[in-house]
Amino acid sequence: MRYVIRQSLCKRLQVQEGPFAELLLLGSGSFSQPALDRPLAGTGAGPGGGAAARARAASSWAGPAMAAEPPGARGFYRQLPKVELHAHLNGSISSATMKKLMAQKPDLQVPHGMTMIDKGKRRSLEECFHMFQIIHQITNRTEDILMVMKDVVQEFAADGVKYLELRSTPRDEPTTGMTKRTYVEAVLEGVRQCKEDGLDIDVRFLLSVDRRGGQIAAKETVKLAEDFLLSTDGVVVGLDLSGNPSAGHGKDFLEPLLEAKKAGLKLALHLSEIPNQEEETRLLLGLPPDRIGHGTFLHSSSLASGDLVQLVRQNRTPLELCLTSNLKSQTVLSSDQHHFGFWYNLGHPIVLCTDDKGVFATDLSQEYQLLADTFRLSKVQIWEISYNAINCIFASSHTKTKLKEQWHQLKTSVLE
Ligand code: 6MZ
Repeated sequence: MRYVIRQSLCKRLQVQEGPFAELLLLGSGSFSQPALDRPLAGTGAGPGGGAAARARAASSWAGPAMAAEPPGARGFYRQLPKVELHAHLNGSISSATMKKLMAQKPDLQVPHGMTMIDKGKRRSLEECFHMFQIIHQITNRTEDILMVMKDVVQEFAADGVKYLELRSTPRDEPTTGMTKRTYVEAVLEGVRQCKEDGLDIDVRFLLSVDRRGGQIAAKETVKLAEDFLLSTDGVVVGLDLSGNPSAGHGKDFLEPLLEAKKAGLKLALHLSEIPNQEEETRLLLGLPPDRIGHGTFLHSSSLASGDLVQLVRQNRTPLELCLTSNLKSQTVLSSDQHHFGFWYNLGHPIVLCTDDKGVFATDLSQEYQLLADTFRLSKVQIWEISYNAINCIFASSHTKTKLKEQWHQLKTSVLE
């Protein structure tokens, strides 16, 4: 039985050889996890410098620099009220939830290292996308999605997140009968139950279009998003374009994205997460998007891309920035080289986010702490970054006002 699952997993993941095939020795009893938990994966889509530079950076990186930390510093980041706007549901599954899921699926013996990158470890971006495919095998029923949703929301709330926009790719799973529609319904049921439980967090949802699915799937997702936009009283707020940036081309998504925009859905688009995507980025910036995911290579030194920075600045399109994600997936070599510095110095709107808190083993408080330690930001500067993020949410101006009031009420006690 386990062998059959292994075979079908390999087939679905299209893994024939290499470290992932090795990792998919499900149920063999002789599984050796460290193949992927090496400190460096040499195939990452890192910026210039090639494998040697990546090797230098990776070997010198031992996780977030949190050296001379004053007592209580950690408490400050946790108490800080926070807004999270870039979190993929299946990438946000904690190891505790993963354990619960695995307990229900004893035939799927997926080791920890295949769903989470531990502290100080890195992978290539390609490897991260293989990890998501493995996670999708584990969350293939609507009851999994409901449980994951509730746990993820609770964890964000416990971390001091007051407003959360989660995003996820609706999936059909013929083996369990889950459809894209029941997938979204399970997500929304999770939101409803968390609200009923009285959690101190406002949760909204974006439907994700996976680049790998192509235009037809994108159109289907837009249609679904339009339906839920009308029926969920403000919970569904927008659409996300994500997935492996090497898959497909942005031009294939222009039409469905434009349609979504016309229907009133907000657009959060992953743009220039890897180098040399100027043409596609220019095209998608024309929509224009309401927020940009990562934008890691928007400001890269090539003269040709100078106009991209200008476009983003003119529209004051907020950037969703995810430090640990970019470091662990090796699109950024060290935290001090992170493009946060570039955009922050321009006074451009940015929002600090986790991306995939489960896969990258982080939380939003840690991201703020890493940011403050790397760029030597004061508590007041950190407070302002968190407060200004409210302006970038997709919910109504009424919600913005309410959140700002909440921040004002907490300010003195958190900063003192
Ligand atoms: C682009 C990413 C991503 O949708 O199944 N995803 N897309 N760049 C990233 N940077 C690391 N991290 C996650 O969550 C997992 C899916 O989110 C997207 C990928 O499409 C991934 O399959 P959901 O909840």
